[in-house]
Amino acid sequence: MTLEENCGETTLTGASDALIVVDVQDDFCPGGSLAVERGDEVIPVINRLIPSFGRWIYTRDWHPANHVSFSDQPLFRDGSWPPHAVQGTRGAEFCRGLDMPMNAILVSKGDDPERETYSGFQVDRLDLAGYLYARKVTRVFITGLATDYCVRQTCLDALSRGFQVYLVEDAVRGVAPDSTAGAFAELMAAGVCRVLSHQIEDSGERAVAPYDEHGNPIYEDD
Ligand code: VGL
Ligand code: ZN
Repeated sequence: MTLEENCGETTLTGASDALIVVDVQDDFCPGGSLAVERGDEVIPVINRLIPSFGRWIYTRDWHPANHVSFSDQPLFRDGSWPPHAVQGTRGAEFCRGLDMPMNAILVSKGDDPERETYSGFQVDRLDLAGYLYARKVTRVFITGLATDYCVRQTCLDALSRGFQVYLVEDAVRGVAPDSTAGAFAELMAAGVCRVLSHQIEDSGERAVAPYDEHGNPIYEDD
């Protein structure tokens, strides 16, 4: 069975699925300090996907000004970068126009000055995998920036923690063409399903949750 057959023509989303939006922040979009070419094109694609899910994880790069990855002469490929996504600056903001459900989970990463953190699964203060297991999430759909770095690592970490991983091809963009092509090939070989956003359909099934007086869901399994 080929990967394409395995992943199906269309994918019905439901209660056991989560949408992960990786680092859709000003510095990674055109005009930002670590701009990904056409990075802003993921925004309308992600916005269209949001209603097909009942759980959403948004990660953001959230660096201190003295972060270990920052360099005046960044080489990019070696993991040295121009300063970007510095806490409290405009470049660290989520992109204007990116929708975010009020009960989305926000995961800040890269805030330890000494340590690089490309994926929300590597954050110490939050057990993201455990959070998703507790809510019976088995599949994650990955979107955002950048395909060859934080998106790639998020896919690999999700796989290693036992999730079925869908990479939404038209909802990601990469820093460089060769490393982006390499990341796609690596991720497919590792077992990630590559889907296009129009192949994702909402079954309408949602986790059952009572609501508090503010309309926020109260999870029995917290
Ligand atoms: C990223 C390089 C450095 C990313 C973050 O979001 O892919 N890339 N920091
Ligand atoms: Zn970073």
